[in-house]
Amino acid sequence: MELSEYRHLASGKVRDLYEVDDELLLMVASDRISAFDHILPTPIPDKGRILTAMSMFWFELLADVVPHHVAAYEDSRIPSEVTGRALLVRRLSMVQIECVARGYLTGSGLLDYQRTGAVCGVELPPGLVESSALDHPIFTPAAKAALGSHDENITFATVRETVGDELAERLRETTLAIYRVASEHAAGRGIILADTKFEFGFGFARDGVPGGPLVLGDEVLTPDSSRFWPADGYQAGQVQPSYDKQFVRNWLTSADSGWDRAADQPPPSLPPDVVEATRDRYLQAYEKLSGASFADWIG
Ligand code: Q0N
Repeated sequence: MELSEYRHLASGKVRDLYEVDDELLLMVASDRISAFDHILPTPIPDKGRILTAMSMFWFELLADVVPHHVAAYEDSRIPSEVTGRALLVRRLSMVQIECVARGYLTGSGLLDYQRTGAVCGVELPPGLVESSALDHPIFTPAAKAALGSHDENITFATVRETVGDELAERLRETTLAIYRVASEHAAGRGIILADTKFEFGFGFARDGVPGGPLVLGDEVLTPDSSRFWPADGYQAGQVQPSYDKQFVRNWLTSADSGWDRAADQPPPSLPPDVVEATRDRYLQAYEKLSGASFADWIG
């Protein structure tokens, strides 16, 4: 979707960023969903609003840990067609490091561990398996890759060389502090926060010079930036079902879908029951984590 009233600045797989004025940007979440590194042709109704509500819930919960970039989510400058799935955010000077915290071992972390015994230079004990809980959450930074490629895991030494020792330490401490608070909150509601990614930036003074405190940007602690697992049934040694996308993955890998992922085919559209079940999972995740009713969110 293209918003006519604002200049388009950037797009991710499922979100778009527009320029409102010198100080403010509009971050718009779509209903698009990705799986197996493809954007699916079928949207999930309300996904953009649910993830925006969830991100706002966390920004507010974390406000005494770290300041965030959101200026407003109900505002006359937000076009009515994106109400509830758009955030008016303060323009930041972004730190070009993807700040990942992991409390469990899976995905690229597990692959790195299996190859080297370490993740991003953090040595881990022997004997860990798929989905193992780590003794302590670890900071596993990554360098942002071009759209369509995966971010590349980097060591803390590389972060230091890229942004300097002091900022590198602040990124690690802030990332782990947020992860601790969020994972404890989620655990109390039956959800394991296996890992999550943050992006930080600095605000601008009136003279245009970036500085001040580290500010949490982007979206946070949504199923698109994090791995959420149902705590119920968690077992190390096996791949955990994804809280949100498991119905989609199961259907795409079933014979019914007819999709040959290896043959570079575009993914097929989703059947209505898979769309409905997936929408319900996003809703459940939001309502469980926030304790709020999605019926009360705007839009
Ligand atoms: C910013 N990104 C990457 C697709 C890209 N508050 C901000 N100020 C300046 N720049 C950015 C932000 C934020 N957040 C972030 N690119 C620019 C992530 N996404 C965001 C959504 O759209």
